[in-house]
Amino acid sequence: MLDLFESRDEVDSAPQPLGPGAMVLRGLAAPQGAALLAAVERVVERAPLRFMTTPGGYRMSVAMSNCGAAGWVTDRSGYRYDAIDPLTGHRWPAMPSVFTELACEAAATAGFSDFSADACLINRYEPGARLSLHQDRNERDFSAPIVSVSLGLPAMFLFGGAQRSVRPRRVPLLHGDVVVWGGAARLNFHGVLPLKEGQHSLLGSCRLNLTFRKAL
Ligand code: MD3
Ligand code: FE
Repeated sequence: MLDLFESRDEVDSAPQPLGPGAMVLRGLAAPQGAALLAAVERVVERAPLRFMTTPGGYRMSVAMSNCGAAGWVTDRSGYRYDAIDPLTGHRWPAMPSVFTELACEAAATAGFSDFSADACLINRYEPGARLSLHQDRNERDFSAPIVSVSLGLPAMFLFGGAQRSVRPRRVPLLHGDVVVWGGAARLNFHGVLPLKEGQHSLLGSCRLNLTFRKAL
């Protein structure tokens, strides 16, 4: 018997297609929520979250950091991956094993066997923070998928098409949801609407998104 009032922590995490090349694994990361948050806290002690500047000179509303062999950065000179954190002058912290294992398991479940992420971008959204429609194209090899993990407050994700002109679909992403973007969806435009106010039991008034990539 299907319980219509089933709680959010017992959702079906079997992969569901969001569109060609995009698979959502609802709640897959929820059981590791506290361990993932503790690992983020250890990373950002050494590579603090910061508001980066776009090539056009705007301060991003999402605070960012990275771990792994390469980190995504933006400044007045452009977007790129760099092995060195420009804020500290040191290498980014190593990727915690709880990250590596979750990303690998999610990719395999979505049909990408032996995904090994060398970059993890940590995005922190506070109420009002948003990401305008863009493509992720700073990675060298577009045949590898991107795995994203949402934690904390819910966000409305915008999933567009291969051209900016395709009107995006709105997809709510909740605490613990994991999405694997590969194949036909890898270069789709996407963004995040301004985060709404709220309180999450583990993260308070914020949302974290971890994106795992093979950048090098
Ligand atoms: C669809 N982050 O960091 S993750 C980003 O929620 C980024 O913080 C968003 O977009 C966030 O670049 C969304 C989901 C995502 C990541 C990469 C994609 C969706 C994607 C690449 C292609 C298509
Ligand atoms: Fe993106």
